[in-house]
Order: sequence, then structure tokens, then C-alpha cells
Amino acid sequence: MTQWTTSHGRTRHFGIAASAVLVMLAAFFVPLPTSARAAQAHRIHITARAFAFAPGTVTVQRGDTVTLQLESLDAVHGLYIDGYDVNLLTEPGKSATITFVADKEGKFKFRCAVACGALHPFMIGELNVTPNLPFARALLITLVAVMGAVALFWK
Ligand SMILES: [Cu+2]
Repeated sequence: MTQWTTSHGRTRHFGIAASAVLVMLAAFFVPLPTSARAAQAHRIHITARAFAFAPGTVTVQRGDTVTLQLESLDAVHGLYIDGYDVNLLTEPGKSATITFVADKEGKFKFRCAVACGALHPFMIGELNVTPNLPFARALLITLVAVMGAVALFWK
């Protein structure tokens, strides 16, 4: 019985020590959010022709500033993005530009805004806004630190 009590006491001490280490680690890592990958600016040139966009997929990270330049190679084409306030229209040989911040995460279809022919409904591309991973990691570490601190003061 005495032995059991001793080992239990050791486990408790180990728990406190582990919490202390966690808090120290947290103190070391908490400034991470500021060092998370800064938002980037992308300038993306998209050509439109019957009946496709090139490139058909655009991938950016959340928080990035995106400048889209839409150029038409044949007819009047448009580009609007579902879920974003983005709407472009351009004539053959000309281009239109818009700048926006990709503040919503996920996959968003972009479509031609002008009925340009038989396959117009299939003139679809995709904007892929991925999570800002370093920021997410920093958030996770902060969360672990808070839990560690709670565990420490709970004892
Ligand atoms: Cu079209």
C-alpha cells in the first residue's frame, strides 16, 4: 500500500513537471503568430477563350491579396467567383483587372459571366484558398500552452 502511494506521488510530480515544461515551451513559442507566414500578394493572369480558363485552378493561402487579370483571346468573356465579390468582364484582345483579399477558406468555382456559346455553362475554374498553416500551428501551440497552464494551476 505504501508503495502504491509513493508511485502515485511520483506520477503527480511528473504531471507538474510536464506542465511546467509545457508552459516554458509555450513562452518560447507564443510569439509564433507574428512570425507566421505573412500574407502574400499574387498577380495572376488568366486567359479566357471558348470554353475554358487558363489556368483552370488558382491556389492561394487565406489572407493573401490576389490580383486577377482576365484576358480574352476570342469573344467577350467574364469571370465571377462564387462566394467572393469578384466580377470581371473583358472584350477580345483586352483585359480587366480586380484585386481582392482571399479571406474565405475553401474551394470556390469561378465561372464565365457572359453567355458566350454552347459550352458556356461548362466554362468553369476553381479558386482554392488553403488554410494559413503556420498560423494554425501557432494557434494550436497557444492552445496547448493554455491547457498546460491550467493543468499546472489545477494541482
Ligand atoms: Cu462564357
